[in-house]
Amino acid sequence: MHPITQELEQLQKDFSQEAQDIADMQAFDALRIKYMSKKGLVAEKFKVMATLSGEERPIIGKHLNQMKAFVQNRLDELRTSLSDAGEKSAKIDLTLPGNRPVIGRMHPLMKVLEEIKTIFREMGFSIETGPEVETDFYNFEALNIPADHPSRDMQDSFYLPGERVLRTHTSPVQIRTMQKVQPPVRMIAPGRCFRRDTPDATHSPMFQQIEGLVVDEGVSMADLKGVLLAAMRKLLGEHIQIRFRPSFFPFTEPSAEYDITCSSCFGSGCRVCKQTGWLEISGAGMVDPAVFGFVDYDAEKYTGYAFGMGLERIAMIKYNIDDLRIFYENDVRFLTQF
Ligand code: 2NM
Repeated sequence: MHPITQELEQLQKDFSQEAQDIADMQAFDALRIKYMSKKGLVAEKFKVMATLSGEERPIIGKHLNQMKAFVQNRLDELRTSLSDAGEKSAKIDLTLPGNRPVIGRMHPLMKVLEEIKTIFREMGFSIETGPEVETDFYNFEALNIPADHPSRDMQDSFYLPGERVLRTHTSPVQIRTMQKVQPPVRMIAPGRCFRRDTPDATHSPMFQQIEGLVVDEGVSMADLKGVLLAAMRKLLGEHIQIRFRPSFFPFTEPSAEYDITCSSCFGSGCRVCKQTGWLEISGAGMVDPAVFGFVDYDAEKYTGYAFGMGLERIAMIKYNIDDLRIFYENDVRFLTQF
């Protein structure tokens, strides 16, 4: 056997080995030139032809051609696979805008709540919270709500086993805070409240309230009105006026309900305010000395005011929404507008 036969086998082996490691066009070109260029390793082997006898020629010639075809085929394969990969990466259009990840956002009620918290924080109020499941003492008794008061009725409250009740207002937080600290107290208590109401445009069995309490020496109803006016103006606009109407709550004396200028008509009268020019907000008043008795505050030394406001009600006014239920439906077409 002519020694070239073995040389050709070795060359094919070497080439195959090298071809395995080719990962990009640059390396491919280097390999192609090394083997298949005019002065490459393949052409080099063909030089043997000049030295061959007439018998050897056709046999060795055939081997040489097979070897060359082998190298060429493998190179063609490699080129195709490399350019395929190239096309795939070329298909990624880097100028396309990315896929924006869907992320959560603040619920409109929470946006309004954050604003309200900031407004009161800036006026020196602390923000207090407490349990949603309460005892009769904190939800009713300490607030001077007698046993036969209508708000204790089974129809108004959610009672739980073991003498517990879902708080019907956040006032129990005021009681708990007064038990903890001595005056001066300047606090708000935001949170969920629960009442047995049939849902409609303005009622929900779960709603959110912010109540405020200030206790110190010499605190008056004028302070109450001034703080409420300042808060409402910051929240809804400097045009807001506030008015008090006499009312009654077991836990305040005197008590008032307060209204603000209708933000739809600026007070001239419209459908939203039923032509009155005013929107009813909630109640307020001077803390009844009986309440101070339940938390061992000296009612001779201290006076205090308290107020409430409904978070949904404020948000409805601020964003011109006529049905509170939409806050709790979690329709993203609604929620993404804020
Ligand atoms: C209101 C209206 C009027 C109120 C009273 C008290 C407490 F604990 F100090 F007695 N907390 N909150 C109060 C007074 C709440 O919401 C409509």
